[in-house]
Amino acid sequence: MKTTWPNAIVGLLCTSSVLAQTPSVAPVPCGNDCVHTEALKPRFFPDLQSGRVLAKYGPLAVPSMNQNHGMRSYQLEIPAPCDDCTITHAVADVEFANGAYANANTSMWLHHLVVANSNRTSVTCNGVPEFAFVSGNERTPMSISVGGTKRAGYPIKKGERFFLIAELMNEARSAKDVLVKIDWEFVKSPPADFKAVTPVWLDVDGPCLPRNGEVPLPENATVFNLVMNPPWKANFSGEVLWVIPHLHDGGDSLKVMKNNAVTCDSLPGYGETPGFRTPEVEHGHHGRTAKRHEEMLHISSMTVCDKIQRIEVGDTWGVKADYNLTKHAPQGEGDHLAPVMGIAVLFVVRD
Ligand SMILES: *[C@@H]1O[C@H](CO)[C@@H](O)[C@H](O)[C@H]1NC(C)=O
Ligand SMILES: *[C@@H]1O[C@H](CO)[C@@H](O)[C@H](O)[C@H]1NC(C)=O
Ligand SMILES: *[C@@H]1O[C@H](CO)[C@@H](O)[C@H](O)[C@H]1NC(C)=O
Ligand SMILES: *[C@@H]1O[C@H](CO)[C@@H](O)[C@H](O)[C@H]1NC(C)=O
Ligand SMILES: *[C@@H]1O[C@H](CO)[C@@H](O)[C@H](O)[C@H]1NC(C)=O
Ligand SMILES: [Cu+2]
Repeated sequence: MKTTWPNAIVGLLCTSSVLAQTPSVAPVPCGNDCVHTEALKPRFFPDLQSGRVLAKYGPLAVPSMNQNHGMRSYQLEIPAPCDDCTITHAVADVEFANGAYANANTSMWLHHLVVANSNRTSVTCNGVPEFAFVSGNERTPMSISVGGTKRAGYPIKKGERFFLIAELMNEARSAKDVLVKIDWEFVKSPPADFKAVTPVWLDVDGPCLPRNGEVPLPENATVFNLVMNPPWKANFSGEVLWVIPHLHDGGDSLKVMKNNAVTCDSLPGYGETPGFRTPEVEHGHHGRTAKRHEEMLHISSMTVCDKIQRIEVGDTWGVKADYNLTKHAPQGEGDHLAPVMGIAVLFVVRD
């Protein structure tokens, strides 16, 4: 069963309509030649055996925009950031192999990234590994310990195997070499009162990601919402410590729904720094949105909810993604609009 996980991950990625156009790539080991780590000074739990490493994975060769819209996915087996430890904070980033800034304004997107723990199964989908970390281009931190205020983290046991699945998008006319970076912070041999979190993956594509999380837009619509249906029915109880919400450009709000009521309303910030702004292009895609003559603004942050309710057995939990393409320009892909996402990953301390 366990040995099929890497195949399951590849299968997972290759079911996407977008990725189906790319040749499927078997996961390759990312050993000493492809992971470079630098020790940083930990910020949280200085009284414990805390550590922090900046890991750079790659270089990954991203084809030019002429090939599959510059989109390419990578699956790398990576070493665990630490052994017998618990991850208290993580944040992703990308840079060009020469160290230069990589973001929308320099034509290089961190489209998606997940780190799969192949030894664990998702609690919301039996056929999918547990994702220990997730990031979109907005690079929301996974602050499980809530900035060191909660004695909790994502537990890593010695011998567990991790896969980095990254999708990068190059809008330049030439191929580029890119490094994916994750700043991992952890506590080694955490004390007994340290709590382990379980990630709970809620997704408008459904928890098993049949379309790799990427959902086509409803025909002709400019204002619409996407809902996780059916929602997840909780079979354990616990406290939600942190949420990573994710939308694509065009998104107006990502709502986490508990028993059909909004329990977290995460709002995207657009173009808050120059990296998330690109020059004006003609984007009256399919006549759906008016042509504008202004800078394009891309999602640069998602607000994080800190007043999430508890999970009780029997609750239903889901997500609702509100899109308004008049308010926020969506992403094009060739001559059509790119599929969109609506995801929230809850990090839960089980009772
Ligand atoms: C994780 O799974 C691998 C097989 O993929 C197995 O060899 C290893 O023993 C497992 N480790 C743990 C800690 O369960
Ligand atoms: C979408 O718009 C096209 C062109 O106006 C029209 O032919 C089509 O029926 C519309 N589809 C829906 C689902 O409204
Ligand atoms: C909850 O359901 C999942 C999926 O059916 C199952 O794998 C898991 O063991 C269940 N957990 C509990 C605590 O019952
Ligand atoms: C891109 O944005 C970054 C960070 O906001 C900025 O430092 C850089 O100068 C920008 N580069 C270009 C080419 O606009
Ligand atoms: C969509 O955005 C437009 C432009 O900001 C606004 O006028 C309209 O009220 C919005 N629609 C909804 C349903 O929020
Ligand atoms: Cu996405």
